[in-house]
Amino acid sequence: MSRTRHPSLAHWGAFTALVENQRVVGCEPFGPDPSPSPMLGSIAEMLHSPLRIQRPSVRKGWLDGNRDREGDEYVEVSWDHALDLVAGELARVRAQHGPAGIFGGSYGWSSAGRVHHARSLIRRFLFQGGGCVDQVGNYSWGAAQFLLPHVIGTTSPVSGDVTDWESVLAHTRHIVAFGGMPIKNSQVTSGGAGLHNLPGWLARAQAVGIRLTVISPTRADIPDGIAADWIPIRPNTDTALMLAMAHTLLAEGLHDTAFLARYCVGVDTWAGYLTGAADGQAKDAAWASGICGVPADTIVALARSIATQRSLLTAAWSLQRAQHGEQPYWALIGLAALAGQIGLPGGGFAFGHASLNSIGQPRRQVPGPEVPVPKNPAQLAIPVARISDMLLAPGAEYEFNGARHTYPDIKLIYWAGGNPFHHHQDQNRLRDAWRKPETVIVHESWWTPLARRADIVLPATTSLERCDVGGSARDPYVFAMHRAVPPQGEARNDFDIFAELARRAGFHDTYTAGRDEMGWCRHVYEGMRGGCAERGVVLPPFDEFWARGHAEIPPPDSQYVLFEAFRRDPDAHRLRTPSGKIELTSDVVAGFGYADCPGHPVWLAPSEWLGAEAAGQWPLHLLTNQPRHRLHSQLDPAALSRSAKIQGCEPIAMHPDDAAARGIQDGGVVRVFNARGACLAGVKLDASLMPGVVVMSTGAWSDPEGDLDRHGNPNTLTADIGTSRLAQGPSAQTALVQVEPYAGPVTPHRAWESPAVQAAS
Ligand SMILES: Nc1nc2c(c(=O)[nH]1)N[C@H]1C(S)=C(S)[C@@H](COP(=O)(O)OP(=O)(O)OC[C@H]3O[C@@H](n4cnc5c(=O)[nH]c(N)nc54)[C@H](O)[C@@H]3O)O[C@H]1N2
Ligand SMILES: Nc1nc2c(c(=O)[nH]1)N[C@H]1C(S)=C(S)[C@@H](COP(=O)(O)OP(=O)(O)OC[C@H]3O[C@@H](n4cnc5c(=O)[nH]c(N)nc54)[C@H](O)[C@@H]3O)O[C@H]1N2
Ligand SMILES: [Mo]
Repeated sequence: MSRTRHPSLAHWGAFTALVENQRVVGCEPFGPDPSPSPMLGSIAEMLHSPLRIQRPSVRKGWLDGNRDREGDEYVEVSWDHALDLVAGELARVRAQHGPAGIFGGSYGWSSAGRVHHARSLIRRFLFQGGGCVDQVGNYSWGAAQFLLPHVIGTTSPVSGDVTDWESVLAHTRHIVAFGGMPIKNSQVTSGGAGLHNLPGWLARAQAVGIRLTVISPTRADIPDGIAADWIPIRPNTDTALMLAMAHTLLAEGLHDTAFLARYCVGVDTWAGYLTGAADGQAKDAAWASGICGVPADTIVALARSIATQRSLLTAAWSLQRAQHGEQPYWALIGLAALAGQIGLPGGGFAFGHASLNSIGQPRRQVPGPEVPVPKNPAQLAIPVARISDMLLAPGAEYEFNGARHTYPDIKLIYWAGGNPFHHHQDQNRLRDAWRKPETVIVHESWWTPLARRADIVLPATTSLERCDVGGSARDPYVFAMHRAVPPQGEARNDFDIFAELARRAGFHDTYTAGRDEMGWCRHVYEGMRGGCAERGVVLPPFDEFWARGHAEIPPPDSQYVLFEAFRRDPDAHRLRTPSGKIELTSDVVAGFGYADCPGHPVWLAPSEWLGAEAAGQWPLHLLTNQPRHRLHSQLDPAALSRSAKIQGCEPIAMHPDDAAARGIQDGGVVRVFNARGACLAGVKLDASLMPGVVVMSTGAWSDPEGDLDRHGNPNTLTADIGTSRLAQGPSAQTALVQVEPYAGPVTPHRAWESPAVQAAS
């Protein structure tokens, strides 16, 4: 049988699709990748899955004005009819309510291909068509996104501009990793990962004798095969530990007064808080130990170590995905400032090593391939994670980053490329909120929990059914993505769907800019190539790139060190903060008057943590980390992700003592619950966990029965509260629960079933 080969890219890596008889039969990893992701093995199965949406479908109840969107049946319609319905609904809501009636932020990762990037395409379409209510910020590092501009004038150290691994390997003696370095997370980069280099860098770090300290509630955050000290810590309490380390440096005179004077403002105010001059409580090691559970002498020793040799302090993004998530990031910067190594090779602070593949990867500052998204003419947006608040309380006022806003009254939701019925906190609350709008339109490839709650569902192609260009500004490659198989069922490209809708609304040529698919592939590549040329990096012409399947952006000649230029000359390289310096106290933030995010880093107890009163009733802290075997909810039904399930349920990791105290056994099914809801989970005993902490990964497709999810989406249990009034980021890691053996019958969940679909008559 003849076999053809087609280069392509996923968020979890580059590969060649092998095709026989119009079916993808395998994905061969990109040759130069030293450590390809096993998730490549899930692509073929998902592409040809029976869960694919075959034809445009309309929810039966919607036709009768029923807004209870769960468990309903669908009727298939022709593309023409479906597009007329969507165009009609958009026109109706626009005419009656203006752009404030349409919610189109459409948060989500979509595909790695940048021409067919669904979230960019839907926003381009809705913005060109008059605007909509958008979403600002992200779930990944939402607290950092709005805090860091006040502190260091930029967010770029969170999205990847950190001191690179070559500099660390050459200079660092001690890496302190809050949240550890779980290699599983480094499988992915939004826009695709050409090389998976983290295992290699960590091995080299070990070989040159760099000490690694992992501070985390679980030893599993120590990378496989790497020796590290483990400091177990109660979830959500890292700020207390950092403050005590800062206190130690001040108390022992180990702080760098010259650095503080030249590069920072607000040191004295913060020091007054640390020493207790301001509130009578010294934030010393004994104080912190009572909060975070780390012995006081361990804290003091760690503080001495980072100040007396070249050290890199890095914090996983998870630390700030919690209530008061602004604080650990601000405290980390403050601690690094006291140690005085910011801007020195291998020293200072960093964020997200191992949170994403690309963090710390040496690379050039060049643009990635992108479809342009114009400005939203409606100038309306909510903080990304405030969706349920908005739907449940139109007209209500809320605070965000120093300003007061009002929630709009949403009549129509349009989503393509994301899955709020996996990603949003407190799913039962979102289920209530989802009854509010009149119409919900979704583009999806599979019958996901979101697609099954839409009124009009339009089937979208997947990457291997279309041509594209993929890559991220963080990766050393840009990839050609060749169409490998024809569209499955009647699936269409998101781009073509929006182009047809734009035609019905009279702006087809504006939307397409006169380009077809290959025209756009050429255009985004040439845009990147031009940007590279300006920076002295030569990429081959498009046709050569397309035929070869990829182009390489050569590594930089020098090692990148965060804030090196600022340290060399702080006057010529002022930070974009009001003072031009690092703000350990910010007058702007203090001026907002937010008790939940005051003017300098502080310890604020979250509403739910192991030291809270609520822990009496809900004694276990639930952490919901990123899944090893899938990307969020993507690939969940495939064999790799299925192989980890326990009796068909999503696993929950539990300390043997916590299990024994509840009569729970390894491999048993439990009910995990709190006041917000409940889900089933399969128990995996894990002695490397701190007692009192349980861990579930995100992304199991939910199967709710009442308020019980029978499969195990942990967002059934998480709290839907903003990190603070400053950033309003998601607080997914702030959740207390109880666990009990499940008494009911364990029948297979129905999360991976299609709804009843009636064929077109
Ligand atoms: N409890 C808890 N919750 C969390 C987190 C946590 O740590 N804890 N993490 C949060 C974070 S950091 C993130 S980034 C979010 C992730 O949340 P999402 O990005 O929403 O999750 P995905 O599962 O990647 O959803 C992408 C969806 O887009 C669809 N899709 C892919 N390609 C295409 C395409 O070409 N066209 C169309 N139309 N659709 C496509 C996929 O089928 C999938 O359903 O989750 C957040 N939720
Ligand atoms: N395989 C895979 N990789 C992924 C993703 C995926 O879906 N699958 N998603 C990607 C995305 S969108 C993002 S944003 C990143 C997120 O990257 P991260 O936010 O870094 O990932 P998490 O797995 O949520 O958290 C990392 C570790 O932090 C620890 N941790 C949690 N809370 C605390 C705390 O309070 N204190 C301390 N010290 N440690 C804590 C947990 O043990 C957890 O294992 O991951 C990316 N990588
Ligand atoms: Mo994320």
